[in-house]
Amino acid sequence: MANNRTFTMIKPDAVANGHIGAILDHITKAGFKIVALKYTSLSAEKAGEFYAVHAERGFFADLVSFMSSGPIVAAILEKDNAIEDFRKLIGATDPTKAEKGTIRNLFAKSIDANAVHGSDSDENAEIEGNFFFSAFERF
Ligand code: RTP
Ligand code: MG
Repeated sequence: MANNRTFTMIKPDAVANGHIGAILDHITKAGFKIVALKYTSLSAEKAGEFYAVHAERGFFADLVSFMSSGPIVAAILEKDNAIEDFRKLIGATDPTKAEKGTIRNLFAKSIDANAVHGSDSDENAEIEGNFFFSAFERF
């Protein structure tokens, strides 16, 4: 993936609470173009693989259990400076610390159920996009 792309998921809490449309609207209004999109879910095994970098952390079991608790929306987004701009748009991991108007401020309930994922580097955006999408599913 070029360095103008990032990967996101709308997490199970935001899907269950009916926020898919509002969050995608927020993302596209901020100037991101959707170049791949999928409504799907993660098994516990797949969630563990996706977040393998956190395997040794105390919150890992809760993270895996939450991320496999219901459907999610996966997407690849394109914009100049995509990684950094998207992390700004979603706000801090803990929604109580997320800036006003950010997606986590608007839609997240807790540090576990924090509405969205955003890649933290170009390298991880590439890996995460490939985790969900084949070459035929991205534009
Ligand atoms: P994400 O990967 O989902 O976009 O979240 P993030 O970069 O903001 O945060 P990260 O450090 O990658 O952590 C992944 C997810 O694990 C949960 N977490 N819980 N209790 C805790 O201290 C803690 N720290 C992280 C969060 O749900 C976070 O989104
Ligand atoms: Mg992260």
